[in-house]
Amino acid sequence: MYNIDEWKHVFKLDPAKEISEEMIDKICESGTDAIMVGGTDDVTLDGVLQLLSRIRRYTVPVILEISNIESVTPGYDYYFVPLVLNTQDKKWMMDIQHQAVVEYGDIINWDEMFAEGYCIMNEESKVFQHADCNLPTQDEVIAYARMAEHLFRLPFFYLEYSGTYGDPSLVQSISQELDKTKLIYGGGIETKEQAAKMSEYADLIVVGNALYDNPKEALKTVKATK
Ligand code: 1GP
Repeated sequence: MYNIDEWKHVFKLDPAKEISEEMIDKICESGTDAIMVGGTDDVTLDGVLQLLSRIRRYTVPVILEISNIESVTPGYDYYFVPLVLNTQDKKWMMDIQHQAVVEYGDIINWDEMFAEGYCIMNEESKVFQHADCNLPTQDEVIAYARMAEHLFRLPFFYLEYSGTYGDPSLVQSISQELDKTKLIYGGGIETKEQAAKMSEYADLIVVGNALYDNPKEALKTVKATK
């Protein structure tokens, strides 16, 4: 349907946050490769459906990054399923996904479904605490990346710094480990310079919070990746 392998830039919208119609228009017409809908707290079916209907008026592809089973709905182009590699609780890596497949396995269109091996690096972030993560050392992150590529053969490895800008040299080291598995970087990108830097190493960058905090600068990150 779309050539995901060529995507460089994604905007992430949080269904629990308010956003104006004018901003939706600018985001959807920005030239970004896709809009991802996802969040940690208060993600509801209503919020996920409302955002979908607002984005659907545009041609940009739209991805639901699944936060919980209750808020999954048909109508998105793709469904990205986080598997948290550095969680201390197997539930976030395996069990909630397993439960979803037990319930809905017969009706899932697997061609729309992509697993993301998440490595969450910001201890202060909601998602780090929510998914009961352990902060890995650099060597341990590299090992997760190698497992994503060689053992699990995941389509995506997501280095998640949600809310803070990460270490470009670590992103570079991980990118050297990955061949078939695509590297997604997200976290703290607020300027086009930051976007360009992470984009040198990551296959795909994700810009989230800046859309709400400094939308004018956030919109400029698209061109920095092209
Ligand atoms: C969050 O990786 C994304 O899941 C983007 O992070 O919100 O910090 O841009 P920011």
